[in-house]
Amino acid sequence: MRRTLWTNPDRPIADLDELRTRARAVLAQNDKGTMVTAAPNLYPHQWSWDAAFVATGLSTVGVPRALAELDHLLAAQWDSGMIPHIVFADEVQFRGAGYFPGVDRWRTEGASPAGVKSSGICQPPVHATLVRRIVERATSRGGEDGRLAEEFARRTLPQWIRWHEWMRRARASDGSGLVTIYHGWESGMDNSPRFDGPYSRVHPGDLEPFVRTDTRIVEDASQRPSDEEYARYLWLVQQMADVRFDDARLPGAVDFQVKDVFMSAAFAAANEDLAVLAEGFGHSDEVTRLREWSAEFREGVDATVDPATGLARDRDLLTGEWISLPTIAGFAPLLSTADPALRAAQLVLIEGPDWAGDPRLAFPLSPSTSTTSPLLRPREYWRGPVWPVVTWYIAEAVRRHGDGGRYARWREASIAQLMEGHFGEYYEPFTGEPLGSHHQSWTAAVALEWLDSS
Ligand code: 2M8
Repeated sequence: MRRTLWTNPDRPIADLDELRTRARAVLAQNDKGTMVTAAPNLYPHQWSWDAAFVATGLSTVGVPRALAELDHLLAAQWDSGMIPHIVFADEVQFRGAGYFPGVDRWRTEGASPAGVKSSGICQPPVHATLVRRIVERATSRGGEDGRLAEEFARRTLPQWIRWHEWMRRARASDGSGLVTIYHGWESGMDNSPRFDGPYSRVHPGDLEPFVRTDTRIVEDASQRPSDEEYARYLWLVQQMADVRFDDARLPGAVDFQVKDVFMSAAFAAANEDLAVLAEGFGHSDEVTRLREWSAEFREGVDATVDPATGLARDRDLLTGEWISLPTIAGFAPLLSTADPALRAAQLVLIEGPDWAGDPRLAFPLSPSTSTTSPLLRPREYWRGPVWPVVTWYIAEAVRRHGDGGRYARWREASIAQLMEGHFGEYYEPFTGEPLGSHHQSWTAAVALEWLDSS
């Protein structure tokens, strides 16, 4: 039976025009001029994959500002080619709390480009996919927008290629077609149950003391990772900083090493998207290489599918074990697969009673952990809530593979979810309550994306 739906005690959104106006206002308010912060208070800096989603949302409003967002991120690219997961803003103050861990804790000075303050790890490589989307949107409009977007893509193509080269070289040179991550933060799905096993083997040693700021902002601590989890997160940061984030030394230094299937699928898709962009600019040698990588990672992801569950799996590199848990990452093949049978089976699964088809849900949208799993924690961050950005990202991949009908259904449900008006970071699946940060930039950005397509 359905639980009582959460209703906004203030003023829910009245119609689609108002949704657009309010989503634009969220992005405008979070815009610090050079970057749109991921959220006004909890995340007062630029995050890598957030920036890509934010840019595509911004491109529905104005192409130059969208491109500037990506330029700001690219200015933080390391010599190695890595794009860091956080680019820190200067002098950001919030209730005196700020974001923790800040740049000092990362100890990346000297590794980041001069004048840039960044973290030392990466996030899912969704960028090329969203650059392609921005270019297609802008060129279909034509005029100055089209010219600017094409010029941007042409100019930045070498940087995106270096980013992909880095990922292939530093994180997947074993030819497995799967990307290694050294921190749950790299996955973007920080405390997903996917990582419970690997994290259970991380034992913080002599850890510098720390004071969290996130739980001052999200006051209901149960919506955020625990202190024990944070100690592990910081221990890994310390281990990586101790070897100066040297790619060659990470395998010998870090207690967390996981083949991340969702990131690998994002990478497969992004290589194809970058190939399409490169093709447009006549870089045929690059096109061949990018398509080879796309195939390598597509096949790598397909090969992880558990025949027993139909879901794709991560693998703990330190124990060699598969991680076969019912999380949204199990649907990674929907981003990348070329196998029609696998695609069809995953679509049946994702709309089935363990996922978006559970009749108890407030909206028929996939939560981050299956509703029928004992691991589900419906209010806790990446352990259960519905993430609008993930819904859109998967829906967009499904649409691009030709399934406009499903895209339209998910669009309707996702818009209905967002009409409550807070632009929540994530949502309680059974009640629809917005949780985590409010006015989260990527949530507003995907609202604009939904509104710009049908
Ligand atoms: C969350 O992650 C950060 C650490 O990177 C945090 O909890 O402090 C995740 O949801 C991540 O995917 C996201 O990019 C970031 C900013 O929205 O917040």
